[in-house]
Amino acid sequence: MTDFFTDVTEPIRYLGPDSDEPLSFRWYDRDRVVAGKRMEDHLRFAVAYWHSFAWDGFDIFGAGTLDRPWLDQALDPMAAAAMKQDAAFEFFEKLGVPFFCFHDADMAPPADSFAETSANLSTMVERAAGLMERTGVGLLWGTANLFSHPRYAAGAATNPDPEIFARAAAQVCDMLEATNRLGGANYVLWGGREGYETLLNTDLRREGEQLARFMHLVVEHAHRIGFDGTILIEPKPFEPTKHQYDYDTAAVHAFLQRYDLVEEIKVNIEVNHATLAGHDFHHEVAYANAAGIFGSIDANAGDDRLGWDVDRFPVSVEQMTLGMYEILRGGGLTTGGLNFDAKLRRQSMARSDLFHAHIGGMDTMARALLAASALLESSELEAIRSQRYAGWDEGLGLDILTGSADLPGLQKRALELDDPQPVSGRQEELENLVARYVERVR
Ligand SMILES: [Mn+2]
Repeated sequence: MTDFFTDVTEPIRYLGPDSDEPLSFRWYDRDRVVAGKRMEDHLRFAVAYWHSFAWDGFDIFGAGTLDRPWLDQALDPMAAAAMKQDAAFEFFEKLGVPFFCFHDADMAPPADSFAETSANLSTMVERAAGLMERTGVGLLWGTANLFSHPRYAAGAATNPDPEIFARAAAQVCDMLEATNRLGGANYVLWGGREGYETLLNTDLRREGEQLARFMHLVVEHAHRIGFDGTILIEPKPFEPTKHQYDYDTAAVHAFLQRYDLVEEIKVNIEVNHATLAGHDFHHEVAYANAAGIFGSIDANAGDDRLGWDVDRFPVSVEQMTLGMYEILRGGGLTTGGLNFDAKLRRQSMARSDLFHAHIGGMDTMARALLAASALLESSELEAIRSQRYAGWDEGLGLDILTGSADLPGLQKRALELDDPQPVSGRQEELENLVARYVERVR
């Protein structure tokens, strides 16, 4: 281990819920078996390179506040990238996470020409391969940054200029190959600036077709190079554009079906994007599972009073329990994981703050896993749910679903029978049931 995070000299250990040691896990016990699987294998935690190492705390009102010496513009860019990479792997190793995630531009400095940018990426990816080998940390997913450079101001795949589409395709080709080289479990396409600022200059039909064509190029190349991970789209309703095309899971699902991509691409659901779209986090997971396109999670949180993407670390066990419950109901995370696409607050300037943030996020998710798993194992909710729909499994319900009932037949039936009576949906009782499981976690 190198020595950037000098306040944290030992790997973070599990000390149990009664521990008062701030630099310890109280709930995340990686080898504890939960429903037949180690906690580490359930949760598949990943640290995000960008917020944690490529962002210095700047916002639109002020300069960077965080201590990230490798972002000093006076340094040689490749030497700075190496310094950043060493600090990142020191962090992954001390925290004890199995995975990380990165954008091409986080790891390797973009240069004036594509050739040099591409060469920088190769160099840094080979260097990362060595650090991954030494530390045992894996890649949950890679992605290309198709939104920071001014060339992408009007989008990448949806840009009105095909030259910019082509440049974005070249960048994704490189990054897909880099992800494959590093054994990435997934490749993510976040819509970046795929959306519009005004309809006055936008051709919606063309932009949809361009985006679909881009996705097909990515899928074809993934097959060509033998990438066996999952390709994911990350829904987001707005920001940076006024309207993002990958608005939510339902919009992405419709897009995938329309353009014959539904067998090839799944979703990476971000908690704060779900809430910005006006949904609960667990709604997005449930929808993705119902549609068969659930992939992975960006674990973070918004702020109930703020209407923008604040990317806080998750702190609500209640909210995350409902999300974890839907994840487990759907069969759990397979190639996916829980990536902390979350950033420190701007005043969290101590190097150790990055540890406290991740420890809190991991404990929140671990505790949510325990509550959700106990709830699922008890079958209490599932029993009430299946009882509620029992009428559809036989007799009238089955006749309707299988097509043996027609409209006049149902009319005749209604004329002969008494009116059906509504029953309780038991919502408050079920909310109390969930609360009981959250309270009793041990
Ligand atoms: Mn994200």
